Amino acid sequence: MKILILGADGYLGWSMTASLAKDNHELILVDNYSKRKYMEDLKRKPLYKMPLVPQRLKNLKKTNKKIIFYKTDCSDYKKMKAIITKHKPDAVIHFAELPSAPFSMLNNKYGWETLQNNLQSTFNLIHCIKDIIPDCHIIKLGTMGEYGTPNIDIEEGWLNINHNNRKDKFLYPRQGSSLYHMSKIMDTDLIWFYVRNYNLNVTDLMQGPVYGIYHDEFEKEDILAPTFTYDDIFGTVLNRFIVQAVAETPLTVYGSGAQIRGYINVVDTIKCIKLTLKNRPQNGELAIYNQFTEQFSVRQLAQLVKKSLKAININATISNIANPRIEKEKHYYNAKNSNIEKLGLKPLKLSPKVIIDIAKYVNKHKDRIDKRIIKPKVNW
Ligand code: USQ
Repeated sequence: MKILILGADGYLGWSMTASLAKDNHELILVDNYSKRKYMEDLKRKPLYKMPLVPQRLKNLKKTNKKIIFYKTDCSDYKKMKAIITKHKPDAVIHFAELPSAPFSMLNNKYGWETLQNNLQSTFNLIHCIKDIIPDCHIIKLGTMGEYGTPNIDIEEGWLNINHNNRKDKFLYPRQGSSLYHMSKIMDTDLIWFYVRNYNLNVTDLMQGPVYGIYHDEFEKEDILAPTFTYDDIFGTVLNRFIVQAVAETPLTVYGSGAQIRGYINVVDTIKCIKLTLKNRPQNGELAIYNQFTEQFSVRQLAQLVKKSLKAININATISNIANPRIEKEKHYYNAKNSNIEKLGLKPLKLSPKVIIDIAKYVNKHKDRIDKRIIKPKVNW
């Protein structure tokens, strides 16, 4: 297939790129390096500083020559239109969004930039697809956080309502807990508007917090490893806990740690997206999948990390610190996720071995861990 990947430099974007390159697809990559720039501005840094895309492409092109990269901002409509008109991809995978809740809540500037960038990149993409190649399959990364923590079961995207003896199906009610999550909710509304009015076909993946490092033969070459963040703004919780354990600093459980989310290994993220690439929805259909494999409370994750890493002589300690976020700690949580398993996903479950493997990877770069960027500094 000819696949356009927006946000190809990121944690998920690069893992996806490496995997699809190996499968010999023709790839058009787009990124404007904005996350690198924001991290530098905020004095945060990843565990491993990846070379820029063109340098890494030299290695990928040893096995697949059909890859091209554009250093382009997806919020620039004219440039997006030119790329889509020139290449006319069969599918687009859209990762080109600012992904962090704390970043979006840091101040007015970053709040607005999150809303603007995320909505504008989605709007430009979907508008181009409608005008130029309406049959193209858009795969968009959403988030489980769009649903919030309601006191009823979380369905996959839609809710059947029976009201005054009449029935209809609506998008499941959404309640974001940060401006980042609100931007994703607005994306979904925008996409649904275009799908129902213009017969586009879109897959929206409601993903939970991701952990791990993408493993395949490419990963043996360090130059091809994706970015891995562990700081208070851009790192996700399980990756942070593992880095904290390796760095011998306490695991930062926010509040009581009773908050529950649905988690997924990055290896499964890639498998899920590949499954949805093979299962294009009908025109006029918005297919929504809840993309996580297991539910845990934050406290359970911390205990699992502590217990697992004892086997490699890492003695982690757990510290409950004041929750810097406005979020419910004690709540009901039961989210459905059977749609992706129906497509054939065999989940890679979280186990001591999975945690130890990630810790070994982190340990290779232990001297680069900066303890000053671990404690949370953004409150809302
Ligand atoms: N948490 C801790 N300690 C930490 C960091 C986080 O207890 O050191 C807690 C948070 O309070 C929260 C949970 O862990 O209850 C998850 O936090 P997170 O930072 O891993 O995830 P979140 O901010 O929700 O966002 C991440 C990604 C985002 C993705 C989202 C999926 O950054 O791109 O959309 O996970 S979800 O959480 O389902 O919305």
